[in-house]
Amino acid sequence: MPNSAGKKYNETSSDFYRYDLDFCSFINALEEEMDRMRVIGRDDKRERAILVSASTKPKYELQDSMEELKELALSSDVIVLDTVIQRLKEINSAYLLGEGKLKEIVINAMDKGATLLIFDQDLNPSQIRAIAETTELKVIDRSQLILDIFAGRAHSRDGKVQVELAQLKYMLPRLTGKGTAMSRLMGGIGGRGPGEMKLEIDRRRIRDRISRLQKELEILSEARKQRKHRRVETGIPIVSIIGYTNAGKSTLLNALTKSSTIVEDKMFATLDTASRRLRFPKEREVIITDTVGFIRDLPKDLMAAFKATLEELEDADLLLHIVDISNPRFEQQIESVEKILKELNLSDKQKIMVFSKIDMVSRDEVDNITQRYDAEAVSAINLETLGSLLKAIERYIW
Ligand SMILES: Nc1nc2c(ncn2[C@@H]2O[C@H](COP(=O)(O)OP(=O)(O)OP(=O)(O)O)[C@@H](O)[C@H]2O)c(=O)[nH]1
Ligand SMILES: [Mg+2]
Repeated sequence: MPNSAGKKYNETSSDFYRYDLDFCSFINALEEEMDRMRVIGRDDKRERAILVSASTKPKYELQDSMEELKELALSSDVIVLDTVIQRLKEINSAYLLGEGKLKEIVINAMDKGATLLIFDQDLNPSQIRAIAETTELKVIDRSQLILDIFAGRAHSRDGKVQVELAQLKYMLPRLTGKGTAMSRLMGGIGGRGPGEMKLEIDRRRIRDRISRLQKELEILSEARKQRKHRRVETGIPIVSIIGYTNAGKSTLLNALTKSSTIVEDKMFATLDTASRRLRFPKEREVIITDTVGFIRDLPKDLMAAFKATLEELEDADLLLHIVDISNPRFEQQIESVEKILKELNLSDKQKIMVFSKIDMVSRDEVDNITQRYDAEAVSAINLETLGSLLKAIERYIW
């Protein structure tokens, strides 16, 4: 600078433009510091979620449902950082929950490094958008979480088509508006949307895809009908295992038939129906089938999609309703299953209630509960417990 004052200034302090700070290493050090404060490292690519529930329902109901949401999230390989429950006097139509609470959640999310909010209540499209815009986080609801789990588990062509169809139908009404909130909305967990159809798709292409998938499903269901026809023609009685997800259905099928279908301590391990033969004395046998697990508030689209699979239950001569006796919420689970059976018009089928995992609770409890429900009790760990169930099946069928 030309004047003397400027000169003097330059002599006493360093020039900002020559200020010697290595910004890169500064930022890196800062990020490392922040990572150290979090339990989970930056390399962990899993989503980190805060689970949120806001409703006018009583608190205990919200807590129960939250427990289940947590299990669902864990089944989906999401890291659960925190849970937030707000009991409301009145629903806030814009964000579902109160604005103040939402702000708290944002701070909490930044603090813990969350990437995702999962709501236990179904959100309408504008709520999802508003919350995503306000929080700058990915926002999904319970239905989408379940859809995501199904998407990750479907193996057969049937299953894949059904799940993708349900995902697209869920997505379609939410496809309004543009921008980042949109991409957050459509990504699903870890971007597990329906394949290549992810972000940039427009509604028309989704509709085309939906009708193509529906056609494919019709063809597949024709094949299924023929399989079913053959099965009914053989005249061998059909016993279908049903029950809440993770109740131990596949484990029981394996134990009864000494086979090895997939068993996992995750919700919705089974999406495809598996059938096995089970032999009884005197040259008699039944076909025993495993099914997709039930859950309360099953997303409507998913229910519709799986109706085809569940229709096979219509042919069953006997249903085994498996209930995990070790689950503290088993009574609600029984209710949910019965509600779904009703929706499927299967309430009148012959049915044996079977409590599973009795090795996990006390003898007294088992005796009490099985008497109350007039049920059988089994443990896959102790095969001797299966005898009584086998006798009951024999009695019902022949
Ligand atoms: N202790 C104990 N654990 C069991 C028993 N039966 C099943 N399990 C466990 O419960 C979990 C769920 O079992 P699955 O057979 O996959 O349950 P499912 O009903 O087929 O579940 P989905 O297919 O996910 O609906 C697994 O970790 C099993 O090992 C049992 O009798 N005792
Ligand atoms: Mg299973």
